Amino acid sequence: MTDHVERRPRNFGPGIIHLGLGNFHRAHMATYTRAAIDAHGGDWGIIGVASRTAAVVDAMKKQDFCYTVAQISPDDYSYSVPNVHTDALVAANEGERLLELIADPRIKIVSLTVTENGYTFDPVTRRLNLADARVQQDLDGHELPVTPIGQIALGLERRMLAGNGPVTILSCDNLSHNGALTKTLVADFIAELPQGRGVSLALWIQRNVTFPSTMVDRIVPSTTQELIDQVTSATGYTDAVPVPAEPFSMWIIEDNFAAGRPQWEAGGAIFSDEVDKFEQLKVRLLNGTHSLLAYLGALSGAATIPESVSDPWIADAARKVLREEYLPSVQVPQGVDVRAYEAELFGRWRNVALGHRTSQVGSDGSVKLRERVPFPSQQLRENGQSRELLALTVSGYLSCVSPLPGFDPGEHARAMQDPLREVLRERTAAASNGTELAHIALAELRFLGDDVAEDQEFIARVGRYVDLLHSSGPREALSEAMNTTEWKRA
Ligand code: CS2
Repeated sequence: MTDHVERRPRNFGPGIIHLGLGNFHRAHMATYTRAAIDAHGGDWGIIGVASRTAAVVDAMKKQDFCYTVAQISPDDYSYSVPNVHTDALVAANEGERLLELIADPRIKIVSLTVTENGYTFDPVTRRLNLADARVQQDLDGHELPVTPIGQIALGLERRMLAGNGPVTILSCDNLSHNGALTKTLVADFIAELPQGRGVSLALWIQRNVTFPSTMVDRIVPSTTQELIDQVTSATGYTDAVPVPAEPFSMWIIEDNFAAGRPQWEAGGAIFSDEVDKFEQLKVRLLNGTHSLLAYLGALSGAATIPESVSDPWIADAARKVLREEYLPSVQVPQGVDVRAYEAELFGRWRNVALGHRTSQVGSDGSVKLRERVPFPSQQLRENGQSRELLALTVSGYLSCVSPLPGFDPGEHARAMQDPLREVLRERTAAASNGTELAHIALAELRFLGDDVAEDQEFIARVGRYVDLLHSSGPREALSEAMNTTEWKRA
């Protein structure tokens, strides 16, 4: 890169293999890891693994693993090149090598950012989804594993057989108790292996593998051609895979590593016993409110989160859902000032230059909302408190992803991807109103779990808001949801 973008040399070997070579990992963990190596040395280079698509891997190889992180705030762009990856591969093409690498004694940490959807778990039971064809294929063992959980379990088996010692599995996805969940899913997979093959492996894992929980936070949109052009003109280098990211970044980690770790503190990471509380705070206040901004925004024609939050009606609803419907179920970690946290969130959402798309945040809602809505809703219900904006969020999701026949939710909603989209559409095709749609999605398909499936009052409100969103639009729906309880803006 040019002289104003430092390209630090890479004089270290690999110690981490990372599943999920997406933008988030490349702007988050990669920068912390580079800071740790710069400050303390160590062979903590990262081997990045993309699951199926070769584009990022090919480009990174071509660029000798150098790519640019463009840190974007409304008034400033700054650029850095982590240059921390030592290799990259595509799991679908090099499955054998992936298993070998998980077993490689140089590797001390296997980390993951494979999104909520990549864990192949049943969101209702939070156990491995044995009905998933890919999970079954991995268990059959005729081909190399394709699911991250299968890859980790079978890689660990190789490691055990090779006598290559302890290793840490580090989940960096927005799932509550992400370490414990990953551990359960790996154990579920191993328990299903034929002919008692998993018995000694389960024991070995118990003694040699840890699964710390983490809370990760940085808003990292997708790369656009505009960013590629911007980086080229600013740095003088053509980078095919730069990553845009906001200035804010946070990483809270449980300090439970089986085979050592980089000194990520050098990049600002915090090791804490309160990871679960930080995770709750973030998954509900940031991610939960984000979902409302995405669905109501998309239905109002907003392409981006900043556009959505600039609508005073939506901003007001976001503040209310955050304070009155998410916050009551959060145990605030020590030292966190919630009002300052909220103010910072609104600042981050208003980052116009970042252009975070409503369709990106709204994607995979069937898996994300399961993490965000049911627990707070249940708690409010038990305390006799209003859940109107949680219901509105869910109805926004249904209206975007599986609307009633004849309703066009608009281009931003149509661009949302969702693993449940086809099933939802098929099952709700005959629904003639919001009540029926909500009943099929929540009580029959039970996509938000058992508590919500039995919660007639909540389902009725979701149905009502689907009807309002379809017939009168977001403004009317927001107005009704905001007026059901008194709201003090101060
Ligand atoms: C967002 C997150 O897509 C989403 O659901 O809420 O990706 C969010 O931007 C990050 O978790 C921020 O750390």
